Amino acid sequence: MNNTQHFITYREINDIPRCIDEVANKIRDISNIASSISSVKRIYFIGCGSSYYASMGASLPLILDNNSSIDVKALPASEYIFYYSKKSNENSAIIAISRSGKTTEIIRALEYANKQNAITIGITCSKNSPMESISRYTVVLDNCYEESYVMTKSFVEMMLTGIVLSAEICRYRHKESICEEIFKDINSLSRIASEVLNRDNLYRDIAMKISSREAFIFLGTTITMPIALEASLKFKEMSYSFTEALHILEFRHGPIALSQRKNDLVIFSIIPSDDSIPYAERLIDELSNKGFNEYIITNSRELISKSNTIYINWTGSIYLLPIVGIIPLYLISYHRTILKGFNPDRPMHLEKVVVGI
Ligand code: F1P
Repeated sequence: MNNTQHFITYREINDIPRCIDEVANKIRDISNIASSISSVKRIYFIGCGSSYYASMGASLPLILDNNSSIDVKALPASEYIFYYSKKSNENSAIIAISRSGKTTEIIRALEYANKQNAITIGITCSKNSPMESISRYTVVLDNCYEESYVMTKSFVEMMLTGIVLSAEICRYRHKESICEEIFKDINSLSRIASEVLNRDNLYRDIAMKISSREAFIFLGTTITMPIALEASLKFKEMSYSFTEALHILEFRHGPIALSQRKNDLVIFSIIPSDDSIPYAERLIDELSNKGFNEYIITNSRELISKSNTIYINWTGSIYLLPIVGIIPLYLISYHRTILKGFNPDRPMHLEKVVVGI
């Protein structure tokens, strides 16, 4: 162990492979829940902060691959309360993600959903939480208790649980192929996560190279946007950096003006191996020609030859890429925090559970 590895947050990030296996062991329970909501007409995935981004990732198999008329959205729990709760009824399911199972907006949103007779489902890492008593069904990931204030392994485990739930709903709605692909590939996921974790020296080197920069932009596509947002939040929460997350080509529509400040900025592009590649490649070249400091995180072999590429050896379902793709970003953020002299386990100004609005 070197002097950067004794923090709880480091151990929790390194616990991700075990958390992945915990979800794989719960597939039967998750499938039972999916069967009870398979005929609803509307599904809202909700959460706050990291748990909202986990909800986004969880919703994608249903949003992108379901050709039935089901209406699926991922929303911050607060926006569900303000606007979407009124659209819920007995033909709706609300899938709520919360590590603590206590966050005020999540509990309020579930109360609203229950009032509208919607089917409520909770995904949480906490046993006997208010979320468990208020939801009709709950998946409790009790082996994934997290001590750190910032979420890392819990984000991964709850998002994966949501992805499995989405895939099971797809199966009940006659889209077996997505489900089969995800269930086959989940078996190699913890091994790939361990391989990605093993390159910690690379992540520490990157953190050192960018230690004097203060502004970070994370570019993603629909598939990787949940982890672009999650990485952006982690850099803010742990090392108090200015960050933003954008869809990749949106960078050209205004933010490109930051060419003027390129020496303050680092861009992380998180690119899945899919139809976005040719566009992403042209953007990467454009940014490099303009002199931006850029890192690429990708599972595409086509981008390996680009400089500053962190290659993720994931050839399975694209919906599972965020599960392993977030790991380098967690570790870069972690090492940056230590290099800046901050404590990653106890960030300032942050509550572990946000209640009371
Ligand atoms: C999620 C959350 C985190 C944030 C902070 C407080 O709450 O808002 O996103 O990093 O640690 O909690 P939860 O509903 O998942 O418990």
